[in-house]
Amino acid sequence: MRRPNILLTGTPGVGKSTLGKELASRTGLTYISVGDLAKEELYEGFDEEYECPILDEDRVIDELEDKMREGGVIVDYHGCDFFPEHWFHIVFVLRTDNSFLYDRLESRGYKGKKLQDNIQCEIFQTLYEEAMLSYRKEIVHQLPSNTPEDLERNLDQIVQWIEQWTKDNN
Ligand code: DAT
Repeated sequence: MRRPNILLTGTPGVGKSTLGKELASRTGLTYISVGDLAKEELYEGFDEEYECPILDEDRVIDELEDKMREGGVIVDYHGCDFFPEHWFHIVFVLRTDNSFLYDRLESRGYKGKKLQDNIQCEIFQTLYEEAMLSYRKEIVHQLPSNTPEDLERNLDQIVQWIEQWTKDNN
């Protein structure tokens, strides 16, 4: 059975992993956090300023290529311009209002420049623009991700989309 690949992207803290893990448990698709891959093994150094590992993008692509060809993968990452365009059938950019995002990042321990830069990233809709430049515009969708009600609505909509895609492609 063919199953779609989904990209969840957006600024850190917008709710990608919360949505991705719950989607995986509701649909049986496989959830992959590229940020976790970076932390665990696929890094090529450490960014002292932002206190995070630097992702080895080429190795991520090599590592995931076979799985993506099989289909049925939900990829979560706060970047999207280096993945092969053909990997994804749909791209969701999660969006969170500043007041919510600020609190989420602060309680994650972000402060100073790292906190400010991530808030700016959301204000300037950096990830939405990156997604629109990297994929066909018709497959890029923004999703509000402020409240638990937003999460539920997003889950329902994506589950429906997956069911429809699966019917249409098998
Ligand atoms: P990301 O994976 O984009 O970094 P996350 O899934 O870890 O974000 O979520 C960050 C925090 O926000 C976490 O404490 C869960 C919470 N959260 C996620 N989606 C939410 C929503 N729709 N409403 C309220 N809180 C949400």
